[in-house]
Amino acid sequence: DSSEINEIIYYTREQYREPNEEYFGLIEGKNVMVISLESLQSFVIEQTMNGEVVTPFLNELIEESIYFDHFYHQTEQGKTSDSEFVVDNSLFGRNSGAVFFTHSNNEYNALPEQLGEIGYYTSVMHANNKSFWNRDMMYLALGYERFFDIQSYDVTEENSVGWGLKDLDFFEQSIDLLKQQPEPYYTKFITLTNHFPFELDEEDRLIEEYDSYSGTLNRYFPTVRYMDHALEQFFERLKDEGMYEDTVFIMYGDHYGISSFHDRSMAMYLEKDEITDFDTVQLQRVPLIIHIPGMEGKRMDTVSGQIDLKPTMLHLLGVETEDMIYLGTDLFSDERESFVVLRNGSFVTDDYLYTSEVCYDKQTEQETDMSYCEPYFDKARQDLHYSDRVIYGDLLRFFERNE
Ligand code: GP9
Ligand code: MN
Repeated sequence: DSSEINEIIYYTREQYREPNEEYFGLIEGKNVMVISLESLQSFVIEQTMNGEVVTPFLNELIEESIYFDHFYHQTEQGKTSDSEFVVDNSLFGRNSGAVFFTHSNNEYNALPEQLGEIGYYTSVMHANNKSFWNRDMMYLALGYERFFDIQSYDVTEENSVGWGLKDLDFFEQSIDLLKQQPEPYYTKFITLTNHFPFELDEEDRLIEEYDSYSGTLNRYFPTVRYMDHALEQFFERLKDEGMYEDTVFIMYGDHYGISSFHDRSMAMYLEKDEITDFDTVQLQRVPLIIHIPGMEGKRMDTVSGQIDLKPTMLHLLGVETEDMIYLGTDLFSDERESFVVLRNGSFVTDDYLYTSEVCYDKQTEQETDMSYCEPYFDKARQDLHYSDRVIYGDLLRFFERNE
């Protein structure tokens, strides 16, 4: 009811951080391509495996982009769909199950809807069945105008592997779909090849597999390398077609690819004795790359997560968000405090990391006094709690922005 929404409005107003003037409106009117990088974790970025560079293209791109190296995914069982939900709403998904299935009838004020209001054409490109993960329903609720699903693509046995259309062909075929869209557009691409169990055709294997007990981890490196290659080709095509200059790229890993089940092999790759609870949280880092053609590269070490993308994008596009309900903070705001809470309640700040009821000093990676983590307990709990209340109570029904 209205008293509940008022409490949430009050909380989110308190969390609001003024946008940075230098970045506010910086990409106004430009096309925006959001690229969801399947299962891509930060531990392979700027790294080698048996002497081979795992992500050569992304490493180069990072040099000419704003790169966030302390950025975390905030998903749970809803996997890709959770990441989509978090990014578009700046709210959390569920702690179990998938909000895409359970709350697609809710009222939202999602990013696509808000971009539609300022004249953007909004779409998703993903070569899978439209009802998979209930995407067709949820996309309506989020306000997407168009979902280019498997029927928009030419999918054959030849150009498929594992879960479906290979990334290279997916991007290639998406070029023509992009051309059909009115500008400016906001289009999300959901890649697929780097998906568990990381199958790849021999001809697409650009680097060898790793050699450990975990076949999953072993296969992960060549499929990551393949995705990197597919992205490189996509960028080349966009440049050839003159579609690159006026586009801004927001690229992020959707969730982890290697679960704790493979800790022993992961420890071997990372040259550690074991994977501790501390390491497990740090392994939830995924790359965030904001690429604005013509802009100089910059590294940002602010601790952040997928929930921060919506206000960041809106402010970059010149849209004020002070009267909106969301739980992230603009990554460029000078007032932003370094912080991320994962969906399971673990959280990370510049200096401390809290997980499984232990407070760690990030410098030493050892347990430290709980009093260092305590100041963040309330925020961590409340962010999750208020998000759940909005979703379970469908509270945005009662909310009108005062534009
Ligand atoms: C498939 C895509 C990937 O459509 O959602 O699956 P996920 O990563 O969520 O298992
Ligand atoms: Mn995924």
